[in-house]
Amino acid sequence: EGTTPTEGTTPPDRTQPCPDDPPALVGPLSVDFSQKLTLDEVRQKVSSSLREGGRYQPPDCVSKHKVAVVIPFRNRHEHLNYWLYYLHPILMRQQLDYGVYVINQDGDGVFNRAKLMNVGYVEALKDYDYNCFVFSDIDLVPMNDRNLYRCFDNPRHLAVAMDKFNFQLPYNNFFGGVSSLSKEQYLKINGFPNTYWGWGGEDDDIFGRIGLRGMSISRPDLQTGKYKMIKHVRDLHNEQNPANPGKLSQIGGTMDKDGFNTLNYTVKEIVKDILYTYITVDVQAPP
Ligand code: UD2
Ligand code: MN
Repeated sequence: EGTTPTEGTTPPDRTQPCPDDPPALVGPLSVDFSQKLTLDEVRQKVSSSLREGGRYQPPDCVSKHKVAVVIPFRNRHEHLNYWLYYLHPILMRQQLDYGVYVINQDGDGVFNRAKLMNVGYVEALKDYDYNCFVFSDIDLVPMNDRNLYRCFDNPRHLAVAMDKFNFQLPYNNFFGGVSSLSKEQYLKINGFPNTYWGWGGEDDDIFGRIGLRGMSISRPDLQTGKYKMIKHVRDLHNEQNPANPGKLSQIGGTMDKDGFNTLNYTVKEIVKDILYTYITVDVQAPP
């Protein structure tokens, strides 16, 4: 073909599909949690191309990845600021059509990570026709932007190489931290369990559900899948629950009775910030 001398002045084409490999990715990133950030600073630095609710669409192509990023949350505002500061630019470079949903557990009853993620799935779909869901801890930042926050042929485990585990998988069936499931994959396993109160076990339950439904786990390699976790102590009201591990052997019987089809909760408030949609929810924690 000939040259295109007017390239610089061509208006963006919003009808072409985005390429499979996003051209602006840079690979390894430096991530640092030593300098505190306020929400206002984050807004100034990363929000200029966002829409209300933490929504973004690539300006010059149509993304087939309509991704709701769902974050289970309570009382981790310092972590949230770092997460937003690092993740928004990455998700933009990945050319995702995305929205960020922070699902805030109301009150100070026992925390329930997996149930909050179910709430995020349902509430995000009320906003937009998402076809992919990334579930992420608030304290995990990827160290490589080639770790794609999109969905694959099988459920994906993204946080394979965390600093706190020496950049290795802690065990083969590990599914904690950050994962992605398409709408179909999520429904195939009846979503996540609602009955894991307190710390531990819910990620292993989800891993078990996926296997029982005949799917396998997709993962990036250990270089691409590096993460930094913001150091923290175990939160109040999220004590390790000794009842949780014993539930794992039961999932063959429980997965169809505990999940998306039995989810109940009450939304207390929805706040749309430029950086995120913040949904406060009563998950009916036991007294
Ligand atoms: C590990 C797993 C996590 C989950 C958990 C067991 C990693 C990096 N992650 O996390 O995926 O399986 O074990 O339940 O190994 N949260 C709040 N406020 C709270 C409590 C929790 O916002 O008061 C949220 C927040 O998004 C946090 C996540 O829940 O990142 C997991 O809790 P954690 O960070 O205390 O647990 P951790 O790091 O052992
Ligand atoms: Mn953590």
